[in-house]
Amino acid sequence: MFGFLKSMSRWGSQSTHELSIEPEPHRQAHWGIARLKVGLGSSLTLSRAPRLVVEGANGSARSELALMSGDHDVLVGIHTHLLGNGPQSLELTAMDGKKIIGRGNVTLNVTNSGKLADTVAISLRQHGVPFAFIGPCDSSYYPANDPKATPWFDRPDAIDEVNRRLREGKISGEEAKTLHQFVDKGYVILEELIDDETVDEVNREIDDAVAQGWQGYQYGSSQRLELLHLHYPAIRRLWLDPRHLRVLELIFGVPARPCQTLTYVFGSQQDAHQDAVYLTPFPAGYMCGTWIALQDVVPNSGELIVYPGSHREPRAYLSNADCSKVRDGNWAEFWEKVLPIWAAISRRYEPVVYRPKKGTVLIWHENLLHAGSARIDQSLARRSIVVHSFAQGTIAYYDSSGMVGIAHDPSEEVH
Ligand SMILES: O=C(O)CCC(=O)C(=O)O
Ligand SMILES: [Fe+2]
Repeated sequence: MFGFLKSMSRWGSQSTHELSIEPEPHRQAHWGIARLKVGLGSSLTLSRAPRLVVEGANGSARSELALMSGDHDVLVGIHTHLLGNGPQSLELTAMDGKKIIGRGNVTLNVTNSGKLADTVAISLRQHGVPFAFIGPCDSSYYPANDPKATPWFDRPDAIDEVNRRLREGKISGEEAKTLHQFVDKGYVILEELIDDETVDEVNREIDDAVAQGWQGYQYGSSQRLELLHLHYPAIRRLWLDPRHLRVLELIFGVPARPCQTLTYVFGSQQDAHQDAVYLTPFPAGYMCGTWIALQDVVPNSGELIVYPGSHREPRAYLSNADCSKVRDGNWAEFWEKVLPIWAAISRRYEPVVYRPKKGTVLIWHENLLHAGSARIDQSLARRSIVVHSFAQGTIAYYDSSGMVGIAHDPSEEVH
């Protein structure tokens, strides 16, 4: 009773604001980082040292976040690996000194499945990674050099590990060859992995997208067509095709979760870059690009270029490049600070021009330097689809923009 009166006198005269809490993007299940849009209302306007306390129901996960006086809405990131799986209720409390000025709660259905998720949870705990944070996702939250979280293929003994697996009969000779290539060069080529019939069907859908002017596409330009798999069934099947996803699972050691599709009708002519700053996993290494040739690629068409071995270079995250997040599509600072890092790496490696046969698949390590070469003959098409995939159990985000990563669990596909 006394406690009740005491708490009444503490906040009784004060009207406690109900915080609005909206998880975004809307997901059936949350994994990796869950993002909450928290509406603070106008209650903070007069506060001097406002804070937001975020707590898991069992009390084990808790963060106290500084708010700015005058904030009305904040984006709160939650490291869901620090909660258990299943429905998890969170309490959010806005405070000014000892005074509670707003409260709210939300239940998240958490699924961080598989053995990698357990490794991630341990790493976050051991390194004191905050349970919650305000604002963009950033590589600086995560322990860059936790040896326990480093993927097997990025460890110094990776080749020995492949040989051991082969000796013990855990992988076939063919799989060992694939893994050797990936570890050594940072990419692997799977000759004519996808049959012609599948590719032809995909090409017919691309013809349709081109005819429709998908995303304002101008025929002959280097523009990519994004997310065609959301609209076209054969492209969706290719996106989730077990023939390439199985290779990713062999590499990751856990199932892969494809993120998006980028379709090119002509060469991209992109400058040399590494994808890890655009599609960023923790632990580093658990993202791959998959490049599927939709035709025989011919010289002078703006071929893909890869720089074997460059995947062992340090990653060009924004915090390493002293670059702020890309906002409102303004890439000026990013180009100015990050592109020269990649240009410098490209000068130290021997480029390989890639001219695959139709249906051949190249899978690259997230940190492999690659580029789209100049389209010397502008009339030549170079059809390809790129899928980027994260490993199941990781944290996925986009270091360049600070947004939460999106990826799809193929086992949830409704047939
Ligand atoms: O296909 C290309 O030319 C480059 C594609 C690329 O860099 C990517 O999708 O990550
Ligand atoms: Fe790329």
